[in-house]
Amino acid sequence: MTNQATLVIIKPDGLKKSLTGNILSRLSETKLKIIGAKIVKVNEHLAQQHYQHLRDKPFYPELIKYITGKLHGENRVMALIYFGKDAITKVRQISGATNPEEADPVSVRGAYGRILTTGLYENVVHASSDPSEAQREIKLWFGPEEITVDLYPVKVATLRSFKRKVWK
Ligand code: IDP
Ligand code: MG
Repeated sequence: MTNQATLVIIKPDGLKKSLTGNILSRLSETKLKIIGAKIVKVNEHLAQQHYQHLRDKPFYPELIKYITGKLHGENRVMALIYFGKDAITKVRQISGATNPEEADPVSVRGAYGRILTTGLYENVVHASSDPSEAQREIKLWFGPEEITVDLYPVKVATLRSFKRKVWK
């Protein structure tokens, strides 16, 4: 198996509970390389894009509130790209099953996740589940200049009348 890249998000509950260090330590057991990392304030648009495949699920509105930080009063997440052999499976294994009550107790979700009274799985981390999802998610969360490995083809764009904040 050749090298793979996978997206990890430490969700707002992970930051609120100061679990970032614990989770990164657990993930370092994989011996994978971190090739991109940042703290992100998740807006509605990014949340909807990220969870587009779940938009018909009954828990979708709650899920959007969760990832945008509205459930925790914590609008930060940490986004990371892990790279190496079997990265997707290795990271999913340490993350644990989607349902934190069914997850292996020593996995991140098993150790730190819970089910809210609304039924939402508050499970601390996101991890891409297959190569095509990983590619879609990495392109959504990171630009080519934020990653230290050339993962996908790029083009050079000249952006005119493109507004963004810069330092004064
Ligand atoms: P995954 O995060 O293990 O890949 P997905 O099916 O992609 O699972 O779901 C995305 C997120 O939506 C989960 O991590 C969890 O927070 C939430 N979720 C998924 N399925 C359920 C469910 O059946 N009930 C409540 N929340 C769910
Ligand atoms: Mg998923």
